[in-house]
Amino acid sequence: MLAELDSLKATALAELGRLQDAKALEDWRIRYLGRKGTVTQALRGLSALPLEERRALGVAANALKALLEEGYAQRLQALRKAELSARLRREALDLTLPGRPPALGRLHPTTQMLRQICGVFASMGFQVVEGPEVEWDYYNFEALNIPADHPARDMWDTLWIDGADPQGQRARLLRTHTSPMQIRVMEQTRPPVRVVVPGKVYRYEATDATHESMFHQVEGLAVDEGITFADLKGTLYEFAKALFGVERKVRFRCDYFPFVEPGVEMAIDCFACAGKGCRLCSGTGWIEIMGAGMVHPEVLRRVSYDPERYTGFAFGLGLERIAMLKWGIDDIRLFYANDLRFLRQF
Ligand code: 2U9
Repeated sequence: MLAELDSLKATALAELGRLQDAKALEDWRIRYLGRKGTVTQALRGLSALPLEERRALGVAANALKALLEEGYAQRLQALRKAELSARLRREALDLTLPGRPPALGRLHPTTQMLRQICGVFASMGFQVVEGPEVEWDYYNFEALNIPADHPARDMWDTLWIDGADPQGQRARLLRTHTSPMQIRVMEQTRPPVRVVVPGKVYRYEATDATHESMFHQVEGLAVDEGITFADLKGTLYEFAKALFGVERKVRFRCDYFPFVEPGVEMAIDCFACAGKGCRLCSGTGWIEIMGAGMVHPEVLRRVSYDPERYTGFAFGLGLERIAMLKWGIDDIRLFYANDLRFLRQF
């Protein structure tokens, strides 16, 4: 009987040494130490033996039971430890791995330029207003002193909404300048008026490095009693200095627009060569940046402003042209090609 217990011990310990997971260990425990397990059964069987034998074997069987229980507890702990470290290895997070940077948005260069320009005029007391991009012939042309048969209409190649050969003031078009909004403002308010109107404008023309069929303008208008050409010069000089540097000089030369009289184009001395002549200013030393003039009396009469009492000045600039000069961009088509390599530079 003692020999049997010895061999039981040897088998049980050998098996225990080979166990690799918790399930097998539990099976082992049931097999040897469970209610019907080998060791439990052996202990029960002792009661049938004579007292002397029972004592000797009882000590040995209880010692085996204690040994196996101890072995079980150690193995269980070892397996749990191994399982935990395997799981930690499996689920390890590399906290030193750099995160994926979130894609940062930014303002489109046109929007940045628009805010900068409007900001300069707002600081001089101009209100910023916006208007519709689909306009009536009346507001885009007629009210601006450009009647249907006027040759000056050829200055704006127009995209018509209702067909190629429109008739009358209620023909619809995509505005060719933001000026129609200044008419709307004057219709609705009495002087004094000081507004800037930024927005998209449309032209029916072939695109190239300096022309797009859609671009942005910022136009401005100031009307009150006693406004003179000196106000125009002072305002636009301040604007030129704010945008292109305090050392700038400005030059005004005659130009023609049907809605102003007199009309001018304004140039600044070239900021790349300080007026000496370079590629940017085509060797002239001057760069044209905008058009302007005193509001035509006929335009004031149209909105029931008395031209004997009120005078005003107006100006208009192409926003992309200003941005191209300021940032050294050589092709207007880059603005709306949605190429991130271009856009990320601003
Ligand atoms: C009203 C009266 C007068 C706006 C003006 C210009 C001169 C001008 C061009 C610059 C480049 C257009 O973007 S561009 O192609 N504009 O030169 N604009 S005076 O005059 C107005 C506007 C509204 C009621």
